[in-house]
Amino acid sequence: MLTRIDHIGIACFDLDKTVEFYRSTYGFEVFHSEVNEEQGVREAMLKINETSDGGASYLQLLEPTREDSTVAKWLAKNGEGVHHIAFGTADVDAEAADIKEKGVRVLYEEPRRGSMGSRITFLHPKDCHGVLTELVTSAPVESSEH
Ligand code: V0V
Ligand code: CO
Repeated sequence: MLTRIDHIGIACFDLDKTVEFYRSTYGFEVFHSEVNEEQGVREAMLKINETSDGGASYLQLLEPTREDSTVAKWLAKNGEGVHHIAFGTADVDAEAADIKEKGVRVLYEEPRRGSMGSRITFLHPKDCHGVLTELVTSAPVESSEH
């Protein structure tokens, strides 16, 4: 079951400036930030609200760390804006398998490491009416504290 909007991924050219826009305009603070070398992004998570499944919803601001990253490629083509939406689930493996059976391309054989120790996979935007869609299972609370 998909139980929340885990995050909305927003691609930007300058992470620090974009973070400052969300802080000064809306009052959203950075909850967590990290570099994900595999994905080629530097990111800031802004927590918007907690959700009834024990998780939370975030904005994920993304700046590319290298020119060959998916986000750099997307920015060059589209400019800044909403890049993907991520649904939260307790079991990303089972969700990905179910969705794959429905004929939607799942981009990874096995979920990979996402923000804050989560496990993530993506669905091809061309199979999702133009929306790059991510599935996320958050890290257990104990391990996300390390
Ligand atoms: C590409 N397309 C998109 C899109 N990216 N459509 C909607 N939203 C997007 N974000 C369209 C593009 O316009 C093309 O359509 C077509 O898909 C093929 O795109 P492409 O430019 O040739 O690029 P590809 O095929 O090399 O790569 C596209 C995919 C790639 C989706 C396969 O971006 C990918 O693997 N994404 C998953 C990983 C990712 O995005 N990581 C960054 C976030 P036309 O022009 O042919 O019609 S990392 C993250 O979220 C983390 C760490 C986290 O949440 O924890
Ligand atoms: Co994401």
